[in-house]
Amino acid sequence: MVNVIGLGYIGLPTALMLASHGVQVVGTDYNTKLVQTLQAGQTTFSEAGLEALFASALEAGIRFSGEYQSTDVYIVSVPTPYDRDSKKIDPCYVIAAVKQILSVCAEDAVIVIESTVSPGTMDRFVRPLCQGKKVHLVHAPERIIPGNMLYELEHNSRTIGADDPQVGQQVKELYSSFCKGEIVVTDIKTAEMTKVIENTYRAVNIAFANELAKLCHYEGMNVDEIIRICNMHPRVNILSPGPGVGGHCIPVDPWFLVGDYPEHTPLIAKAMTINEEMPDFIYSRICSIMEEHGISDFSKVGLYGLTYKEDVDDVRESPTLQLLQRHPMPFAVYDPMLTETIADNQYTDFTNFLQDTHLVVVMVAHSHLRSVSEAMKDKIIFDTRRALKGMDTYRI
Ligand code: SAJ
Repeated sequence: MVNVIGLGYIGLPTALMLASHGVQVVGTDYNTKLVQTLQAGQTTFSEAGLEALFASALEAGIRFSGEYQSTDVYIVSVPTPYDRDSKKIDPCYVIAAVKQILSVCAEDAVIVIESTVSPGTMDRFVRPLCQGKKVHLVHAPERIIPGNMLYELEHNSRTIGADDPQVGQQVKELYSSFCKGEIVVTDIKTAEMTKVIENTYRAVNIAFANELAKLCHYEGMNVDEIIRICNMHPRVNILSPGPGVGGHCIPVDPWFLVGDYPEHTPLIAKAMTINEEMPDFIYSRICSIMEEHGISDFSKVGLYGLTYKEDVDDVRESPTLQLLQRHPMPFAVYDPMLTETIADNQYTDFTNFLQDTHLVVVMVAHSHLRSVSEAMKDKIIFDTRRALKGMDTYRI
């Protein structure tokens, strides 16, 4: 039996996927409300295909509990935040989970950490906890992208870092129950480093695109057209500029490297700062557009989108929230993916939102926009995501 610890954005789909492929699974979370919701047969966030997978896992017998189970395989998917001042990882949730596992697990149990950790975390923080009990440590970092999680769980390649290649092989077989991608077995520190570097590569590439956007704006040029043409070169692949970088990974994980290796990461540190400054650049662009159109009342400016990216309901590190926090003006806000109110002046009805605003700033390219673009025709639009094709809008 596998006990999956942490039933959030990664743990839940992983637990469901294993269960629906014939593995006996118990999912555990310290959040009793979340466990009760799952026990009542409801999912806890929206993701394409999750409901159907949940139904199939329930049918296969998955159970949810607030208690750690006594078994021989654990998969830990708990958050790994970072300390904003030191930029170093804060492994408190991983440590707490491993301590609890050690108090109930069988001798020779395999403890797989899926949470993203900085290189050396397993050696520094996890291994010392295991003194006195014979367990096998593995790091198998998750790689799936919100918005396409279930497809990627099944098709992405994976990395398994283990001390003992035989244990690595055993964990590989477990993941092979559902994963069709290639599974590479390596050592723990290599697995830690590869995961953080993958997200850092993306952060640096986005920062490059963001810098180009600022440069092109200064020069009065169209950055999208420039990137489009450059990307026709067979060895160039520039990502897209945007209003900032959100989520729980790209704006967080690269800081682990800067925190631990400040002398060796000037490029990464600069890239992260460029991304973090994008909400301020957007704010200054909004102010110039308002001035151009004689708008002085911020409540007539509507920010469309509060989530960190399109078609998800996750608001962690959201660029819109960053903008609102740093520039607390009475903007109108709306997000079709959210049912809860999380910001001041947040509308729940798009028609009302549109009626009350003169300038709409598209912060997130939700699919919902496609069905309402016609109604937005008479508005002044600042489209920071290139979402409204063929319309006359201000661009980033
Ligand atoms: N963004 C841009 N421009 C782009 C692409 C993204 O501004 O061209 C922004 C998005 O709008 C968003 C942020 O970056 O605010 C991050 O979004 P994302 O889609 O790049 O990534 P995440 O955070 O949803 O997922 C990433 C993925 N990592 C990589 O692609 C290397 C995913 O595979 C990881 O599993 C995930 O981080 C994680 O949990 O580590």
